[in-house]
Amino acid sequence: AARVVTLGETMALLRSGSIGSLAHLASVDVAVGGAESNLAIGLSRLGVPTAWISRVGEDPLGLRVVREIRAEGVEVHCAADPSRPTGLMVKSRPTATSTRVDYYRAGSAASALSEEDLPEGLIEQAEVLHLSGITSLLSESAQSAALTAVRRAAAAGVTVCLDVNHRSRLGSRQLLAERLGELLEQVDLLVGGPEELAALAPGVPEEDHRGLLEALAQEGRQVVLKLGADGAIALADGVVHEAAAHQIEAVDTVGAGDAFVAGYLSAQLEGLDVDARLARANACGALVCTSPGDWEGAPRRDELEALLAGGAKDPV
Ligand code: KDG
Repeated sequence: AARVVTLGETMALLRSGSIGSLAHLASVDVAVGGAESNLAIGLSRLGVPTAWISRVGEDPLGLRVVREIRAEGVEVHCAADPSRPTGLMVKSRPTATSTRVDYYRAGSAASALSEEDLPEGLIEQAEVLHLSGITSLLSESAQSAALTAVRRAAAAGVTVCLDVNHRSRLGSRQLLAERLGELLEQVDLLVGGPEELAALAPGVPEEDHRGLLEALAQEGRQVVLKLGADGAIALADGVVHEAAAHQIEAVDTVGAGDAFVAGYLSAQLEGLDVDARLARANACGALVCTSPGDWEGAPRRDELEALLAGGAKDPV
């Protein structure tokens, strides 16, 4: 049975391999990406049985999304909607140093996620329910699916993990704060970047890292602040823990946050302490940045251990 359950949209990802505007480039690669399935794949690769709930269109890209995620060993619960398309994300590199992301996801199959998509008993028998703020901004029905999932988890004593993951193109900070405010009370593990945690902690400036952690602390809750290349800080049981990031040559930083949370959760499920959770989270976040794609570089155990032991990701 799945130890972690997550829900959210995964899009087909069209990505240009070469530098230049898509106004001129001749070809793109097809891949898939979605914050929650990135996390599910990260966990699965680390040996944690994980289920992912979503919807896709009844179209070839929907089949592609489902095939890729299932191929990574994730338990897939995904309806195919004949009346809506699979969402699309287009990633290009207009110049050598810039990345451009365009979404074609309004009205997508996954934006019609609702509580009817939550399989009976799946959340209740898990140990962790993971959500990201992306789902709350997809639509009102997706928000109500998130709320129902959280209520079911809380009623069954299942740990609730929330990665704020603000996507400004889906909604403002205010709307995010409003929607997440409806479920925040039940969150046991809250993760976000400085700007994201500041959106949930009115009056605390994003530079005041400890202030953010303290403002969002609550009995029994861990708050984790992701600082990218500067590592991470966590507040748990009134104690602040800090961990430095790994120095790596980043190729593609998209998906680093999802890999970070997968590392953190997997370590928590193994009963490791907060410092070891942060160390693994940072290692997973770093490794996913060393290859292109939102999740393809997520480490398996041996790769993780090699990095933590000071070795290279690929010893060949
Ligand atoms: O965290 C990475 C995700 O942002 C990416 O895979 C696509 O889910 C996605 C989104 O909504 O941007």
